[in-house]
Amino acid sequence: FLPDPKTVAIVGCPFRGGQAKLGVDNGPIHLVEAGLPEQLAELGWQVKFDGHHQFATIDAENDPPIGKLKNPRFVSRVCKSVAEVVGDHAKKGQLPLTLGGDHSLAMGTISGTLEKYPDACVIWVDAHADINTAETTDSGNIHGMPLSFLLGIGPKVDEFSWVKPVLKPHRLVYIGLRDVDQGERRILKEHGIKAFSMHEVDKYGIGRVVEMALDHVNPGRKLPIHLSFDVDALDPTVAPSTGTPVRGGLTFREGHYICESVYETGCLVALDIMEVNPSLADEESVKQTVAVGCSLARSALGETLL
Ligand code: B3U
Ligand code: MN
Ligand code: MN
Repeated sequence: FLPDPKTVAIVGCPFRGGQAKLGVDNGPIHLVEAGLPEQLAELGWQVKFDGHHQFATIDAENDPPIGKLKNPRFVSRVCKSVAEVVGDHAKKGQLPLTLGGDHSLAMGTISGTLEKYPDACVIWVDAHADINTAETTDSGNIHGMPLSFLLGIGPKVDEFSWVKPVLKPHRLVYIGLRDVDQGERRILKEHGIKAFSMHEVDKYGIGRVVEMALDHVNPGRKLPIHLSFDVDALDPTVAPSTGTPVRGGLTFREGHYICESVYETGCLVALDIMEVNPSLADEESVKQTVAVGCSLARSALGETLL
């Protein structure tokens, strides 16, 4: 799908409005300072990076909740501008690599991808399903909700009317789930959304899980792929510096295997690395998590294949 020379456009998104913890907005800065742009150039990619995305902040007092949703205007506005930036890169034949920031940003990144590739499928790697609606959310944190907006599930929220419900349930597949809310479970069942939880990873092994996931969303490997990777899909021993760690996650190799396999299809058109929070845990853990974020990105862009 990408013209030669292959170009990756890094979209750094220092944003944390989709959840409550401080620090996740520093994720992208750390990933870039750890040398990610240079590492990708080393793999043979043309790398475009014009600095981190700038947002006009909206103060909490000017952004009261809409229903249960917290910081709705701020999240909406930022995601809308991310959608435009990601869409523009994709339209130029570049592969947008979005660095978060919290996972509400995927409302923007996936909107941008589908603008250029309407039949793209989404592989969502996460401990969480991030598919709560304005109705089902307990926390009101929008990083737990981006997929419901993209799928057009749940009550309409005017503030988010720009998010077109362009994603079809059969074009979405999960890997790594292990903390799914009651309401989310109902949604997955009702809409027939395919999910490979940690139970399936244990049962079948990561090799078969990835194959089954790809067969489900991308039979014949002909469709463009958007890979949205929340680092909390990894076990907290592998990626400790993240806002909502859940034990029993993917090993280092399982996470990288997913990225390598997606690269091998030749169908990857967009990648998100989300929820790296350098303010959580000790210095060594932060270093480790940032390094894992970089190596996941490298694997998805072609590292380690002989
Ligand atoms: N499902 C819960 C928890 C959660 C979702 N995503 C993260 N945490 N990172 C919620 O808040 O919607
Ligand atoms: Mn997530
Ligand atoms: Mn998560």
